[in-house]
Amino acid sequence: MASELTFIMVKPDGVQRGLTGEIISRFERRGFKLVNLKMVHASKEHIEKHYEDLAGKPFYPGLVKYMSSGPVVAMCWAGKDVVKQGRILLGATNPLASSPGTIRGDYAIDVGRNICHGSDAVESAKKELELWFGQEAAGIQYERAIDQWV
Ligand code: RTP
Repeated sequence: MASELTFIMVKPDGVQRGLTGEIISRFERRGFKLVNLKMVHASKEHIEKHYEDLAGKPFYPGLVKYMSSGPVVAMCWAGKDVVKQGRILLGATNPLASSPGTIRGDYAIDVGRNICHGSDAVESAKKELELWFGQEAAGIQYERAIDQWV
């Protein structure tokens, strides 16, 4: 049984650039387990809810417009300390501050097109998984199903 779950999302620019497989591969290689995934073209209202903590920031309207401009890949990942380690795999929010070897540090240069999202805490992961996956959020059933095969 995994000790922790997180919400990881490939943003519209990551999907458009064909980086979904690369991102999944990096999480799998590290040892984390994919327990839920879907591609969705989210509504403006859904993105506003996802980023409600940022409402009022000057970049918020542009962020909502961009995030609802095309499909994203929403994922639930499981594993030890996956919330914190997921953020490390992603790299710093501003790609220019991201270390080479991280996803953003290897593939992005613009904070407004930084390829991916990862929950910043266990509590926000829970909230985001519920928003994007609803009752499927726990992903635990999927994980058990996968484990039965090994
Ligand atoms: P995310 O939620 O997307 O994983 O990003 P984060 O926690 O690392 O950063 P946060 O502060 O929550 O910002 C959310 C997203 O807003 C965009 N942003 N633009 N100055 C700007 O133009 C600016 N600052 C942030 C980024 O796409 C960031 O990922």
